[in-house]
Amino acid sequence: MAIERTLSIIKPDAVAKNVIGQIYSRFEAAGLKIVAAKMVHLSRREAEAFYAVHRERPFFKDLVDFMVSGPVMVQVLEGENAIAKNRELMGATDPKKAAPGTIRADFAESIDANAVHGSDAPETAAAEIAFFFPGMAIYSR
Ligand code: DGI
Repeated sequence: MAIERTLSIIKPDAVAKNVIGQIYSRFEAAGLKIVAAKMVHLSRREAEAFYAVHRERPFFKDLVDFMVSGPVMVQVLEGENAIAKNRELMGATDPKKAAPGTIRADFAESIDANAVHGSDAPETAAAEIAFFFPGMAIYSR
């Protein structure tokens, strides 16, 4: 199985709930290593750029409003099958549909405030990692 990297965001709702450590524990227990991390409060322009693929969707403004509502914790996760593994840990986009024991089932309130983001494919992972950590050292170990 290939070693991959994926971009993870702990969104403002989960940061406000003080569960960064609990979410990090789940990454570690699943064998995903945190190889870069920072806390940032996104500007509207940054949030719009990050979610540009959703620009035409009816929920775009709500999504951007939410993502700029407080600081987020952004990390690069590395490990075997990291992209799919992180998506499994996250659970479905709508927490009401997320499997028991997933991050969204346990920590998310709604489809708008759904606790975490994770890249969905190798191409988006590469682009999203470059968006948040351009030319920055990533500590593979
Ligand atoms: O990769 P995901 O975060 O699971 O989902 P996505 O890439 O399809 O959508 C990105 C975010 O946009 C998602 O985490 C929450 C929001 N979103 C997606 N679909 C809907 C939505 N928000 C609302 N209100 N309604 C939707 O149908």
